[in-house]
Amino acid sequence: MPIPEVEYIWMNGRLVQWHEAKVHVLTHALHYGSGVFEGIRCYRAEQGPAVFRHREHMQRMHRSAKLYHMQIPYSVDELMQAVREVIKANRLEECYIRPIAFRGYGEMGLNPAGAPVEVAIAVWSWGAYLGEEGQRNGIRAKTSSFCRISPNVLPPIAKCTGQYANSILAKLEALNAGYDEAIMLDHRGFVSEGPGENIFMVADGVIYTPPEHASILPGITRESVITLAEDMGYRVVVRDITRAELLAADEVFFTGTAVEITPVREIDGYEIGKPGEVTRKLQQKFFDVTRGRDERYLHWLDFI
Ligand code: PPE
Repeated sequence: MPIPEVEYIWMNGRLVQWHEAKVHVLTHALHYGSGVFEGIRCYRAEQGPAVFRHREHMQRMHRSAKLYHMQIPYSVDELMQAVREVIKANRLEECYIRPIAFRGYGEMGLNPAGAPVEVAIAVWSWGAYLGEEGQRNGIRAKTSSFCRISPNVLPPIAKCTGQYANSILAKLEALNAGYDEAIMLDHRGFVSEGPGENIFMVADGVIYTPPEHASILPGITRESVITLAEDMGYRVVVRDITRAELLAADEVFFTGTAVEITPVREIDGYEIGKPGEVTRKLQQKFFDVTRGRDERYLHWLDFI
């Protein structure tokens, strides 16, 4: 999908024109994947534009940086202020937000100590990640032959750019086989997550999702959905899930900032079926919460 361009990108403390937000080809992160990033959404809530779980995303970005011995030169509060500034400057009401901190130009070789840390925040309109149709009627997923990076290889809890080489391999394998998305297993063979989203299943009315030790990125949407589901009266169990359980589940769905809540209707030729009641109710609740229509969760919204 071509990126719908807007006017400004926030870069290293100031707003620059979209096409001026550039880096050198010897940028450390381009060669070694030494960047950390976030994906956040701003929604057109009834009370005005609101960034969903803004602070939690920026805190995760700082944690990702810490795991790579990277010092982000802006605090969580400063990053949040920069996001508000760039959304306002572009006069956007609803958008995807992509902050990135990366090792810049100044040193080559694996020791990044001499490369300055640069920070940019871009915003643009990003609709349904796996298509409108998929969000409504469900997508087709394929279990990947690439397993998800394990904690002793790379820290799965870090949202580091280089780690996405693993996700891209899984994604391309699924697309080349005619599917919409991949499902990755962890190094033990248990269900982990999608290349850019967490996974849930529903069996006999109970909601299940893999634990952090299954090498997942601890998703902020995942955590929000667990809270919403429990508040709606569902039982949510966080435990290891086998591929067989997933194939036999009543409902399966992905969660993530980009994908929001997207049903999975088929896995590896096994039919899961059209989006079930639990998935649809959670989708509706998530929609209402992000639009400021449920006052119990207004503290999740940062009105800009
Ligand atoms: N797992 C992975 C590997 C992942 O990248 C994401 C977000 C999630 C789980 C869900 O996390 P959260 O957004 O906090 O609920 N993926 C981001 C990037 C997707 C992309 O294609 O780029 C996103 O959803 O913004």
